Amino acid sequence: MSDKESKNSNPKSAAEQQEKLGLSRRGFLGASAITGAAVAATALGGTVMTRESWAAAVSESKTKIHVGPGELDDYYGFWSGGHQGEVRVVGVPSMRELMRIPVFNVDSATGWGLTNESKHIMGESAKFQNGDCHHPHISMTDGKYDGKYLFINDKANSRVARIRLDIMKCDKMITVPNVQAIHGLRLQKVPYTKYVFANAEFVIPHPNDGSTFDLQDKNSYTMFNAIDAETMEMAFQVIVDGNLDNTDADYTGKYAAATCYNSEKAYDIGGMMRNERDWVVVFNIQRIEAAIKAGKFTTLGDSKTPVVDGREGSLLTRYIPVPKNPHGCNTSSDGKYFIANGKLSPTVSMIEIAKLDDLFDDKLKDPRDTIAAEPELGLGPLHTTFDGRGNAYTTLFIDSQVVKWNMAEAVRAYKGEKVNYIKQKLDVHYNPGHIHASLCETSEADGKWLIALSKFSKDRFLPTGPLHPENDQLIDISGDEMKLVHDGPTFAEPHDCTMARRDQIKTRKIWDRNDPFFAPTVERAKKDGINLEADNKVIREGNKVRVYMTSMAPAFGLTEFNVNQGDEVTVTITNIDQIEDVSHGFVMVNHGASMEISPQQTSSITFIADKPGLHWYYCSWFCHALHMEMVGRMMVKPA
Ligand code: K7E
Ligand code: CUA
Ligand code: CA
Repeated sequence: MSDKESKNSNPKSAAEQQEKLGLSRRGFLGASAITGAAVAATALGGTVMTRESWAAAVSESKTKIHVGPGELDDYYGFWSGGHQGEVRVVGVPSMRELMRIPVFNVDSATGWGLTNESKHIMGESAKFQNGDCHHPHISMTDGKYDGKYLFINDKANSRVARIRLDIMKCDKMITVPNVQAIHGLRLQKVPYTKYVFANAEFVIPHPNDGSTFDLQDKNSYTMFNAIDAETMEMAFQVIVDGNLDNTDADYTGKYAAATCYNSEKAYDIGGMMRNERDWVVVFNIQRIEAAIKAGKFTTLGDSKTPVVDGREGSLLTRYIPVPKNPHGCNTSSDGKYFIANGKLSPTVSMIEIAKLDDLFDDKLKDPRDTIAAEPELGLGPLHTTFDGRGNAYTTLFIDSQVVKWNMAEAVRAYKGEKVNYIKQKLDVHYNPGHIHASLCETSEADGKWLIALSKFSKDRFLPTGPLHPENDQLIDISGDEMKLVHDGPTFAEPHDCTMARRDQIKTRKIWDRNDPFFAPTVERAKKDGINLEADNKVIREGNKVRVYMTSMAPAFGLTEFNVNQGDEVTVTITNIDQIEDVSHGFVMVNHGASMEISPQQTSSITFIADKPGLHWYYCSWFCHALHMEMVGRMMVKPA
């Protein structure tokens, strides 16, 4: 369904590339893209900016995105790192990358995936070195960000992780049992984020022991999952018909909804497109909680998680048919609608949340009676966001556009009134997926900035070989017209991002010595009789050697230690520097060991001293004029 072939080219020389970046591309923008937009917009009765008004708008908006040297951004942006597995912190509107938070990946700078602390957090799943994150979301209280946590899914290994925003580190991770591919993830908004809702995308047989591979079997299904946001343990699972794609929760705390594109339970593309309509499944959270409380649940395999059956006929769910292979599921920031984005249909379906009580009480017989409108927007609608002023913004993947439309007018048009609910179509570059307006998934949507996460960058940047970056574009939506103001190249498909006002995120300057992040290591040291802030000691237990030392710029507490070949060595370092920003690192050369130790942090890493001789270790974060001299030696006696 991509039109990338037609717009793409294959530059062979620098000169050709120059030309491409210059006149020829302008020609392309001026002619084909805008003509395309005009055709689509005319058909739908929308407006298109001329090249002149576009240029004027851009120069006006540019002053707004300029964040000068030393100045701070207004928003924290949290970007998923896609199949790269991390979360990135980006300042908006400057689009400067502030930090990376390793989550489902291995990171050699911080030692995430290498240190004992990170492995403890990752648990069993530390054996996986890959992840695929899509949906970062910040915890809420009363429908507003509380700045406590950020949650993110891992589609590749069916996990959900939590990031503590005070330290910007992952502190919990769970593998969701008995499902495959956690994709859609959203949080309960009201009264607070008690649950993390996570969709398992793929239908599998239960038990998945090879006794059947038939997806049509009644024991082949997938599940909607709720995780307790505080303990990060499973709360419940709901068996559904079809599959599950994206999800969102409402502003009453009663309902969550999810899109299904494979109602056919097919295993190939043709099969998954067979039905003209798939559906949105709505979950009644209170009824599910009541059923579990009443003991009306089962469990699967070794898992203790309560499982309830939410398939057709259940009191716990309702299935609302919508056209065709819907993708994004977005609750409007006014709390009125769940919006399902049609993908293979040029429409989005607006489900009126106020009618769901009647649907669950069987006062509405036809689930389609909950549809408030089904506006036609353009080709390939994937995700929708909101400005808090009654407008919605939807990505059109195939048209490579963002369409701004008015929700109330779409409802009036659906009732037969002649109103043009399409306000503007803006070209983006190219083929956008997610879209996110500042604070749009809270009740405080402020209509200032919009990010369109475009899947293809094509000719927008200097060429980087066959693999191109994606292009996350910043759009000013504070005025009547959307204005594209910045291209932001990103690596490995972020899919989605989220933004919070900078006052909503409060971070620590240095670590608290009592932080639970490294508490297991502190416990271990206590058993060894070690005072981490003062002692520099080697403890031997058979062939297990624990080396404890401090670090203070520019020296490690131990500049040498002795072990025997074959020993399992655990180096634990406590950074006793009190000064903000003076992080140290520890790298044992030729041993694959590397980690961060920030002020007042304790970090530890375990490796095998498998080679006899002298082995240097050094500090890897530049911490002092004598940083290069911050070294030590491990002496390994041959076996
Ligand atoms: Cu890529 Cu939200 Cu995983 Cu849509 S999802 S684009
Ligand atoms: Cu310590 Cu560099
Ligand atoms: Ca389908």
